[in-house]
Amino acid sequence: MLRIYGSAKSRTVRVLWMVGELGISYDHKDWLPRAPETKTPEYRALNPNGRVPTIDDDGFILTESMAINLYLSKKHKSPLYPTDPRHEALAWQWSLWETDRLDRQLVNYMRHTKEYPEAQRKPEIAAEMWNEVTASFDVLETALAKSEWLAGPSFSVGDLNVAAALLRALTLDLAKWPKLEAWLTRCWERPPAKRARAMREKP
Ligand SMILES: N[C@@H](CCC(=O)N[C@@H](CS)C(=O)NCC(=O)O)C(=O)O
Repeated sequence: MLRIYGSAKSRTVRVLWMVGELGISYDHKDWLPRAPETKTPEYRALNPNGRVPTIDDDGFILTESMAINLYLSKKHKSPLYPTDPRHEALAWQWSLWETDRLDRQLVNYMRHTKEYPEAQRKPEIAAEMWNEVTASFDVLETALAKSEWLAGPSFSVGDLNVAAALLRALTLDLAKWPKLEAWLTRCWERPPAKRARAMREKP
């Protein structure tokens, strides 16, 4: 049995979207980031970073949302995992790119503009992060002008990993990046994506 550690109100939403695509059952430890359960020695033995998500797949422990989704889609022989080695490599490329160029940049931008209490927000951090986020949006816009999907001819784990990380961007004005906006909407309109989002937005 697959067990997923982490609340939908965290990067675990990416994994919940993937398992919805795969249609597999799982046991869910619905823990928020920094919840007391994530600070126990038992959990630290699974994930020494103390973060979520983590999965336990019949005793195989894996952390890092991008790696988890690549693993699960490959293991379950999903059409989301490209079989062509070049498309497979593109799925890796975009997943690694997202972690490097977009992930914390977007989170920190949103924190310092909307999510933190006003007194805690730092406009200089928001401005620096916005510069990096928009540069990454430009990269995606160029890629999506050439191809409808990021890693091959159809929606794949590469799209899912990047689009899932762009959840917060759904509330931004993306008019300057029309290809990106259309692609992001296509991705998030998928029923498993909507279900994962609903889990996240549940009070
Ligand atoms: N690169 C990791 C990041 C995991 C991560 O930062 N998780 C956050 C929640 S979204 C967390 O658990 N934070 C707890 C902390 O910062 O102590 C991944 O993609 O899985």
